[in-house]
Amino acid sequence: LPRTILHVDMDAFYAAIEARDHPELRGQPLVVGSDPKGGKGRGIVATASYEARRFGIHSAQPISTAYRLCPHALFVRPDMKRYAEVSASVIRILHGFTDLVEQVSIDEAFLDVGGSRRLFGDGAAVARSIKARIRGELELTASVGVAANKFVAKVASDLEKPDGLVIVPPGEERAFLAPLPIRRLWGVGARTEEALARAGIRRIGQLAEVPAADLERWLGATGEHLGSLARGLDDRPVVVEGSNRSIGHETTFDPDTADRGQIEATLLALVEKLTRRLRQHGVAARTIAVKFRRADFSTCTRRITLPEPADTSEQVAPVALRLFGALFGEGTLVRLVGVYGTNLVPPGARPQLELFAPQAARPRRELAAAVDAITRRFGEQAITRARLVGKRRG
Ligand code: DCP
Ligand code: MG
Repeated sequence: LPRTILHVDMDAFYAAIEARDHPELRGQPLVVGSDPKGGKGRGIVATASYEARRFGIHSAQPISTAYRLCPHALFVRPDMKRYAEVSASVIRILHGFTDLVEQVSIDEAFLDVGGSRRLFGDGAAVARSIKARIRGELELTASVGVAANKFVAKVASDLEKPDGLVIVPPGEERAFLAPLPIRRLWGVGARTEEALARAGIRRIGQLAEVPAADLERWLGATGEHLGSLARGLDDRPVVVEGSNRSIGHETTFDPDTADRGQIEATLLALVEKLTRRLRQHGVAARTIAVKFRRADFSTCTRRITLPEPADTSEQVAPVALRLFGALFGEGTLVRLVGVYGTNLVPPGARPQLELFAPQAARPRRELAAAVDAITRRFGEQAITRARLVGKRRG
């Protein structure tokens, strides 16, 4: 039986929130970015309203370029706290339709709604209801793609932005993708695109016709993967983060950073927050996960299950640093790090002895002091988005 996957992505997310909350910004070319100084600052564009995009303004562009392209655009600073709140509201709405919600960024999520048919109808019906609720309750618009897998749903949601709804019936994935440019494939960077263009391959349909063995010879393992995507095949499931209840904290760097010392200091501060939170909730984590997002938004998570459930930074910090070390390569521009405790054990389930273990429950003083110093140094620059996954749902 084919799955029914939705990809929901908010339209011009930060800019739409600003326009909603400040009517004087509506209908105007609007640029949201750090350090805008009336457009002459040194920051980069986080996002731009669709009116501004007509001038060629887009995310990740220097603010100064945006200003040159459209001097009469309005420039505002991001209000991350506000956006995180709205993001949580969007996710809450999505949870009204299924528990199988995988949030992939601040404004997008995948849903597997195969099991929601009896209550909410088919994929198209759920997509329409979600769009209506987001419009009605949040006064914002979302674009939704409906397909039998994640990749096709993601491409579909982007196709008719803003306020789009694109439905790809099962079996039509390959035909749907065929006319689209290669760059729409996940993992195709400028270099691969160029290499393929030199071979005369510009559309996904052309790539789909290249035998898998040839692609592998050309592009290695990526080639084979791209070939499957081009044929509309993608069997990755919708994964619910912390399906098993988790507590986590993450920090987005602004700007992105490749400074290992800064990232590790941030990670330690997050560990400190996480463990404090675990203790507040009277739980310990059996599993520690570190999440890592690069500047290009590629994201990976590493987790490890500990021999003993942990709730102190003394226990968690070395583990988090080790997991991070496995993900980080020198020179990698990092956008976000996060640390999660999952597999939470309620206090009652903990062995009685451990509660009275002399050292385990008390973080060492020097470490706490070091972390405090680090927080003072880096806490201001970093935008922190704290969340408690799975506890506030519904
Ligand atoms: N964002 C950012 N820096 C980037 C890309 C995005 O800070 N390089 C932020 C601002 C966006 C939000 O993330 O509002 C969501 O990213 P999207 O890529 O979904 O962009 P938008 O929602 O702004 O526009 P679209 O309508 O194209 O989805
Ligand atoms: Mg978006």
